[in-house]
Amino acid sequence: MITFFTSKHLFHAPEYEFFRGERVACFESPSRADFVRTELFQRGHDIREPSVDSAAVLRQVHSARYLAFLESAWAQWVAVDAGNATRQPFPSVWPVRTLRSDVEPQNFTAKLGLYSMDNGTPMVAGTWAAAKAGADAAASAAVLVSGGSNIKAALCATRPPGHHAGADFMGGYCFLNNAAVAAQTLRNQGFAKVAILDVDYHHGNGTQSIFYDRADVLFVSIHGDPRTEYPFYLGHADETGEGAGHGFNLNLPLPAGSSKAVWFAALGTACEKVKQFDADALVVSLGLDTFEDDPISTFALKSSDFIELGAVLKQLGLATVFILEGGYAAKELGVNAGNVLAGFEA
Ligand code: SP5
Ligand code: ZN
Repeated sequence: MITFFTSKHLFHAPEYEFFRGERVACFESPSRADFVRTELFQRGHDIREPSVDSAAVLRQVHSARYLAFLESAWAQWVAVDAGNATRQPFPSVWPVRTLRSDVEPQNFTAKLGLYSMDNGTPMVAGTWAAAKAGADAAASAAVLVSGGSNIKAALCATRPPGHHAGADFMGGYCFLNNAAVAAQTLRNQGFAKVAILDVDYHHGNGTQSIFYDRADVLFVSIHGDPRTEYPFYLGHADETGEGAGHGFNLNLPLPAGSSKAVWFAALGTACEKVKQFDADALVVSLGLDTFEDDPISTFALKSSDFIELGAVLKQLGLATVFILEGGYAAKELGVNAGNVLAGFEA
């Protein structure tokens, strides 16, 4: 399979995040993408650099003021204090209920809180460049599978991930919503109906919210029940879309610790919804944190089960863009991603 990869992902390499108030090494590490690239190259997949500029489509899925902030955030942080060049910024205040989010404050940390859903998404000098390169890969993959050739599927082996990023906020290690970029690019290329199937362990709250009022993009997600699992505040079964989008959102939350059988039953339900929608193209938010040894998740899929996932997705018979999302058992990430492709291409 044609796989988009860029070493620009290395520009995003924060040192630490917080766990129980203490600094711990980032789960979302540069080695993740490198393990995937190495394994897919060894298996003979066609590794390519992104070739499409996502700037225009980014403006269709993110707000102008969020993009302006993200692109200049590091310069703003260092302008506060030159010593910040070696410090990671974190938000400490957020505009929750009753507070205003329409007025952008001048204080940097207040701006960071305005544009963040958590304090778990560290940023460094190269974050924008890495995230933008990932969005370029998503746009490139969507254009590729839209072309007149017989190429019907592509994978983005990129990071940081994207599905927690909403129209105007970052969160959950995500800055730019790569799956939304791919789906909107497929729409722009002429596919009338695009389905997004999010199989990451965590609910894709950003993707859901971007398309929540639209009937042209279906969002379906299988994930840990948000009553106990991140992102906690979205992903419940009663979220079915609003306005024109009513009926075009399906959440399939599963209890923490769910078995392979329960997970694949939900995958069957998800695929039925995609078929009923009569999608013209598919974006898969390919989180591999459903793996049994994932350090922050509780589902039970084995490496061999990812072959079955690929085979089920192939049955949909659609032009498909795979976007790497989460998955924190870094050493196994290459094999698990490769197994999805093996099942899909068998
Ligand atoms: C893209 C993606 O998968 N984002 C996930 C973001 C999860 N953020 C919360 C991490 C909490 C880590 N908890 C560690 C529990 C260890 N037992
Ligand atoms: Zn995840």
